[in-house]
Amino acid sequence: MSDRIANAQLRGKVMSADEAAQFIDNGDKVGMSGFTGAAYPKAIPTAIAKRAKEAQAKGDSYQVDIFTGASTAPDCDGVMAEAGAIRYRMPYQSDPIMRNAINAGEMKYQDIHLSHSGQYVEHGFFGPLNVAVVEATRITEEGHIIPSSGVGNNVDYLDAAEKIIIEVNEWQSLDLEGMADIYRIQHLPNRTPIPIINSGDRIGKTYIDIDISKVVAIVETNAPDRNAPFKPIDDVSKQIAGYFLDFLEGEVKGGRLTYDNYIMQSGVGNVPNAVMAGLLDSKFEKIEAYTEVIQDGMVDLIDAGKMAVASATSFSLSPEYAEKMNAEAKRYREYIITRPLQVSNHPEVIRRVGLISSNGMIEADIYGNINSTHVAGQRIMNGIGGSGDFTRNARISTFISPADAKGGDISAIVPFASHIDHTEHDAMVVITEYGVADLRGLAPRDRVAKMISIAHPDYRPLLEEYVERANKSKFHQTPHDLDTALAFHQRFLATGSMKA
Ligand code: 0RQ
Repeated sequence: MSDRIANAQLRGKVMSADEAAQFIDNGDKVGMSGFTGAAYPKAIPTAIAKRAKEAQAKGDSYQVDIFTGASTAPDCDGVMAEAGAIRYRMPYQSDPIMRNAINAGEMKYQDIHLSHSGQYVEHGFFGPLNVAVVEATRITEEGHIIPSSGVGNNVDYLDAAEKIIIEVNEWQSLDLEGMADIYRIQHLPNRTPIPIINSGDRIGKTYIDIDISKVVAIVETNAPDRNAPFKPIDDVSKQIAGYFLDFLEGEVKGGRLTYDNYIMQSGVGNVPNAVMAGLLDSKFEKIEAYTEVIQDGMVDLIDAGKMAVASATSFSLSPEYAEKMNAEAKRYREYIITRPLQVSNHPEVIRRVGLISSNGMIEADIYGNINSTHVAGQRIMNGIGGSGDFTRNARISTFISPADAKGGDISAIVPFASHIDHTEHDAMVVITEYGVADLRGLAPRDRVAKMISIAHPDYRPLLEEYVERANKSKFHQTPHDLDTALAFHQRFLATGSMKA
């Protein structure tokens, strides 16, 4: 194992996770690696949870603020939330225990555009970062970190932190070395352009150089990344994916896309999986991804010779595909690049590459405002993640979602979004299993019929009734009846269903 720690000075810092956690004090701000179920520290979170429980047993308090790249896994966010070990969390989470704690008001959560999160730490918006806890595949002789299955905000956290703890995870393949492209984004103001023109451009180093005098502990682990298993693709997802592919075909017919220049960004989940499965049998070739996470479907596209390159910040692979990636990392690193989050999600690069974004949503309103995060305007689901970074800057932004949720009790098309993450100015195309609402070039009032046409048929009459009322408004740019604009949500809260 210790041959993964080639630097002699750092080899002397190896200790247990419990010993290393003693360097993390009550009230500390801790920047962790981790992005979806990949590359998060496997041992320190449990040690933090243990410290919190021991403190509580003595009537003391032990809580920390946790910053990551994005969501993590049950043995990271889950264990710490369960122990009440977190005071404040940013920029994204999707853990059921943590979500409940946030919604119950037991911990604080700030849902931040992922591309902003590292920069906010760099600029000191949270005060000093006390500790960085980062997973590595190995440490080189010079003391450089070879990232594991994701990069996320590691560079920003390692640069900003007063103390560094490194987890060296033997489970991660040594062949991952060479996949990461570490480019240190320049300080503001007047930053020079990030020199990425094509998704596949490599502009940095394969390692993260750190100030090794800040390293207080190295913890050895041997534990897998933990993403949810791949769900079989259901019929609704297949229908939505079918409409999405029709939409792409329409772009080709319209002369706005060719079969060999589709650059994708894709959110995660059932519908994106169905889209990628559909692309396998499509006419599209040499597909590129400039996205946030590498998913099973992209690995399939690479294997089928359909995807030329995939740039992201991290893996988000099912356990089966994570094992496959580990076994064949040497081959996949020819196609896959993992970048710091500030680069993978940077508006400047996203605009330049000219990608088509597709993300899920909670709801959209009749004018095309999108809620990605809050059920009935109040209950957080996950967070905005990178969806804002990509939507705002995509060449074409799309949202793909079932038209209803919870067995039909919730309509995903509503009169007025109860929380707005992406405004009508950013969302161009919304797709459900009932079709495509192409909102490009349409004034708000002309969007309404398109949006209602993709709603579940049970909800269309209720939406029409609302529009009739709204149109009595004195003002006709974006008519609303403010008394009943949120009636769908009020009804859901009162009766458990949005249906009248
Ligand atoms: O609940 O888990 O209890 O069954 O939300 O919904 O339909 O399985 O879809 O997994 O794609 O999630 C918006 C949450 C959709 C996700 C959201 C309930 C539904 C189900 C999951 P259950 P589905 P998805 C960044 C990409 C924001 C971040 C983002 C998300 C659960 O896409 O978090 O885009 N997006 N990141 O029942 C109440 C509604 C609901 C609802 C769905 N209207 N009301 N519950 N659900 N709609 C960029 C990258 O590159 C990765």
